[in-house]
Amino acid sequence: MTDRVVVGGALFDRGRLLAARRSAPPELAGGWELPGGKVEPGESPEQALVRELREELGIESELLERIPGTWPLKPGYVLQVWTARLLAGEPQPLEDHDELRWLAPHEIDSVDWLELDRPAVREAARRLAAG
Ligand code: 9L3
Ligand code: MG
Repeated sequence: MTDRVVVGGALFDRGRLLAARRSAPPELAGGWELPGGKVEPGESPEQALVRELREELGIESELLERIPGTWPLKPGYVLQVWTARLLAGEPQPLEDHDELRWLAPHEIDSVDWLELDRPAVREAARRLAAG
């Protein structure tokens, strides 16, 4: 069976990366992640990510590039990540998060990222720092 894809967005704006603190489920609550969610049937991963960022944060975004890699989540699910640029709106924790923080490159390690997101966050931070 093919794994279900979960998409995450490394959202950039003015040289900073957006980190989002999960409020659910209990085993992930309090951990910081790249916002996103499951690709729905009939959607491309890119469409799903733009939709998830709109639903979770209330913003419009433009995807920039895929960060190479596919990371196993819970059984049956894998994570894929894109960098993205904020086009419109100011992110709000509308769904599944209780706090958002914009991090400059030197602040990337100041939040407790979910273990699973760390490799992608590291790559995103490298791209951010490179401008
Ligand atoms: N997940 C992990 N890291 C991420 C995202 C967006 C999601 N950056 C995990 C948490 C859940 C599953 O993937 O177990 C589905 O995510 P969501 O639909 O609850 O956001
Ligand atoms: Mg989500």
